[in-house]
Amino acid sequence: MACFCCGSPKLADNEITAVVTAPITMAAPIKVVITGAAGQIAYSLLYQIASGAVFGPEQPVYLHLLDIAPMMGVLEGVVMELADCALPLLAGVLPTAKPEEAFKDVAAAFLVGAMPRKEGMERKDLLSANVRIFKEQGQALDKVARKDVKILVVGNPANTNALICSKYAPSIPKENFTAMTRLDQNRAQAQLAAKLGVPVQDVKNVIIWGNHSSTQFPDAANAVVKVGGDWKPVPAVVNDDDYLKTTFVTTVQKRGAAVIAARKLSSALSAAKAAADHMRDWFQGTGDRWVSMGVVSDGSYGTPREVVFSFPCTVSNGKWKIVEGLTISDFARQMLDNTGKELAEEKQDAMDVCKD
Ligand code: NAX
Repeated sequence: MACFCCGSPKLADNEITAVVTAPITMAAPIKVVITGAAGQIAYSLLYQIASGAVFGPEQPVYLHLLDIAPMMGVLEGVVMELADCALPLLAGVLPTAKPEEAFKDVAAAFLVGAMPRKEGMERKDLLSANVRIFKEQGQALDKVARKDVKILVVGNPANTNALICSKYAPSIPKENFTAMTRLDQNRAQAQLAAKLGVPVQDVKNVIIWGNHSSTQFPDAANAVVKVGGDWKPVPAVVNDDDYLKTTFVTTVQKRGAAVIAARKLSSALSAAKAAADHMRDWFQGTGDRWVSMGVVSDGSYGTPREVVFSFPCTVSNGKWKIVEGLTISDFARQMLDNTGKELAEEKQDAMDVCKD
């Protein structure tokens, strides 16, 4: 039987088509994969994608949901719930445990699935387990995804996983591989807005530099805030350099740990919102706002080349560009060097794992 929305000739047994309601005047559906689809971030993310918040209200989506074989039962429940949402833009759903099935012809990939850190596990063990997953997924993307697929890695260690994924998918441009630091950016923006007592949208251009880890550098030096209708520099309005270099930085760096301490689970709602923000801006553009994205470094701002480093970026026509010409203070230099060093070390560890 052919899918009556996208015209795809043959459906696998596990494909679901019952939720097709997109009017025929709409664009053809794009295929979007979410890995770790039975996990907690995906649970918040799927609705945002399927409701049009990411690819726009005119763009139907066909969701490919990848998880590991033992999670197929849970995933079945997620598929039922997606159907029960009766979303007009949801053209179909394919739950699967096979990467090559999941990545086939996808235009966008949210790589969320990863092995969680277990008690007693060293950071290196976690890196080793996850790097192997992203090597395998890179190979599968290389084989079957669209060559213009836009890939967002959320699963940790996100920056290094994105690098490894790109390395094993040589037929896809490395600009198409990004890692998520948008949650850190959103956290930083919310902290500044609260400090200044303004709505969150009245703060922009705060930057997250480097790794999505505790060495990240949340930087307000170029951020601006709307005061009385005019955009003014955040450092001048806050007028507290010490706060911006200490409490602000550490609060953002440790926010993930604070959520775990309170919730006994890691950030999921906010992580899913950030993943949706990242992909929406990559597809639809950033306008006059800067966004932080982990991208393969070209050495900008004296950072190590060929690591996935978070930079301030703007996006237009689906292409990101690093914001150029910013002044780097001595304090910022130290912070950039520190997080860059960690990424270079992570890369080395990951390469060693991949050799095995
Ligand atoms: P969950 O443990 O709830 O879900 C992860 C899912 O991934 C599980 O269903 C698991 O079965 C699946 N999975 C494991 N191996 C897989 C594989 N090889 N292929 C497909 N699926 C696989 O974790 P969740 O809270 O959803 O977090 C997912 C990842 O996001 C974790 O690595 C987490 O550390 C990371 N995070 C990254 C953030 C960022 O800002 N970059 C912030 C939030 C989050 O901590």
